[in-house]
Amino acid sequence: MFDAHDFSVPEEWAKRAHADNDKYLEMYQHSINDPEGFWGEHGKRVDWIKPYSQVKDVSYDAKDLHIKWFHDGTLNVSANCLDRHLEKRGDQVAIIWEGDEPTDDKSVTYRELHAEVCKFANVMKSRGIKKGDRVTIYMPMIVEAAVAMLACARIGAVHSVVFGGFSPDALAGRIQDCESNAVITADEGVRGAKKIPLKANTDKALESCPDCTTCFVIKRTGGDIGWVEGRDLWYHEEMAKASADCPPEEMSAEDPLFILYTSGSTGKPKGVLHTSGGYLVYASMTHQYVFDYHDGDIYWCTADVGWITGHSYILYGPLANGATTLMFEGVPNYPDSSRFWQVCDKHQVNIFYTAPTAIRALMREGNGPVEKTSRKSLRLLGTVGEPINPEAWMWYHEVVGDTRCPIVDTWWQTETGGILITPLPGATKLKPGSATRPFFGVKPMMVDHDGKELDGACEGNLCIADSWPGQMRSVYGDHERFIQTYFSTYPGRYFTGDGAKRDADGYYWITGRVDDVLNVSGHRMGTAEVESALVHHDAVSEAAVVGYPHDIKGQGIYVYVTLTKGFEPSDDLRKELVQWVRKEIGPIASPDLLQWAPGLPKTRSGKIMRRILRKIAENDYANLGDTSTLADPSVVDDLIENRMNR
Ligand code: 6R9
Repeated sequence: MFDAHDFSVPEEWAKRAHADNDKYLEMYQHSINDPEGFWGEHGKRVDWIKPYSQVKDVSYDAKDLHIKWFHDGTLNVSANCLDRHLEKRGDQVAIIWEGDEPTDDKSVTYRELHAEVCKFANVMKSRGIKKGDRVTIYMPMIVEAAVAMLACARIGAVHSVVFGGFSPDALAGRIQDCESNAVITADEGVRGAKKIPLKANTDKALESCPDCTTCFVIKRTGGDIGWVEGRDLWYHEEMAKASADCPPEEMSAEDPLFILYTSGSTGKPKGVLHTSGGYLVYASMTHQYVFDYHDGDIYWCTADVGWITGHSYILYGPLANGATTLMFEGVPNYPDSSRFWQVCDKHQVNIFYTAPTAIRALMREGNGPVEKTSRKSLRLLGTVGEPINPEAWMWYHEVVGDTRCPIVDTWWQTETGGILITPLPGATKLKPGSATRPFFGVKPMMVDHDGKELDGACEGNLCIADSWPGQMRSVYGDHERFIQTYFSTYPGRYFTGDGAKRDADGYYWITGRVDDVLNVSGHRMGTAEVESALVHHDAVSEAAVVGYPHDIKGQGIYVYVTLTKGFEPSDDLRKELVQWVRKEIGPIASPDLLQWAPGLPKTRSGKIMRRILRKIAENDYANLGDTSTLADPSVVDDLIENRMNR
């Protein structure tokens, strides 16, 4: 419906862009026809200690599955993000930090950040932390989170950042899974004037992690906290004693850089493992081209460092490119819903990257809060995390961007390390709601249910036919699960878990997950995780969780609960169960709607028929499809009768 619009950029804008359409097509063809040659050339954007002679060594064959890029080269990621910039831009601001309160901000130059990272690297070394050790980071959005990540990279320790909104149990599970022996946290976080008890949560988590013997604590609020002598150390006290001289560790391109836990359709979260060389090449190249980044730009990605977007596009990509990256501690609606745009004006932000859920929430507040700000500095807007509906896209374009700024709708995943499908601003004709075309080196493939490749305009499941340098290498500690999850549904291809449409222009329109993964406000969550949290509660004998369309969050969480004998439904119990899930997983997993289900629709072999539960949750029960395989069709009538979403 918006196809008739012309969203092309002004001529001046296009002239400066890194690529026009011809250049995109030429580079894309090169990257697909000759990946070795293409990446052999672009791999040089990173400083190598020992240059690579091998570029790509990949097999997607389940029997011999391996993914290696630049594997005989050596480098250090922190040196690429810091040391190599010192000569030319040591006094340039690396990180602008904007605190929760609008009066609270600071800037850190590359030289200052380098010194801080070297010191903290030495602090970690003095506690015996070394190359290959796993370090868990559970922090608010403060500069020290970046310091901690880069310091790990400097000494070759593998960081696992756990989002500060996760519960003590979720934190403990992640510390145990990767056998971290150190954790870095803060006394408290602050978001929207609310305190988050990070140290108290860590204390609780560590009760079940006896091997985690070091806890560094950054003083953010000065609030009261518990203290375990011998285990807990104040960051500022240790830093005061540390030397700022710490040579970077020489790492192989395929040495692990970080683990990041993410939800899948089954079982507990997986530790997605990313390595050093290919990841950095890919993160920095996509950051430059997708955001049309130029020297001197002020760049702001509103994600949290606890997610992959924060890793690749707050930290590693921008810093590898010598950019000024903004880190925001707060939330979009504090002190009021004008905050994002006020921050843009205050720091003269040129490139702004956020999530559709934030755009939809702000759109609901009307144009007033946007229009009272200037936003003249903005040149480019981006979105990530979930499909953006064309209405929200248009509002973003017209109201936020004054119709002047192209929008890059970037599709990618924790697993992909960097952006895979996206417009290149100035080169790609935009269509609201479409992530458009593949980035260099990315070969999307549409398949039907049976894995048959689909041609031309079509709708199906999205696979990627060949590797790119930023791809995850394994599931930490469980390579078999890696192969099973991503390479067994459609043998020989990476299966994304997403459905998509491809139009006649070859543009991709991501329609969302086709597996049991929910996307709530851009946060990924397995229905299985929420179900397993619920059945932990004594009152719950069985639970089934599905998503339903939600105006702001994209998807809401709809829960069906069958009670254990002896428990009766009540509003108090409903509240208790919602609280229970928040406690077990974290506030992002709060059920939106909870229905008491005397029985769940099951096949005769005992499988829950989620298709039916989804339909009821969507309030679309007239059209349940084939219910002939149900063991007891009468349970469905009860569920429809008592549905929560009318
Ligand atoms: C980067 C990130 C990945 C899932 C992915 C897809 C959804 C992300 C999207 C998008 C439509 C976009 N997704 N970007 N859907 N359009 N531009 O979000 O990683 O948290 O692992 O989530 O998010 O469903 O499979 P992650």
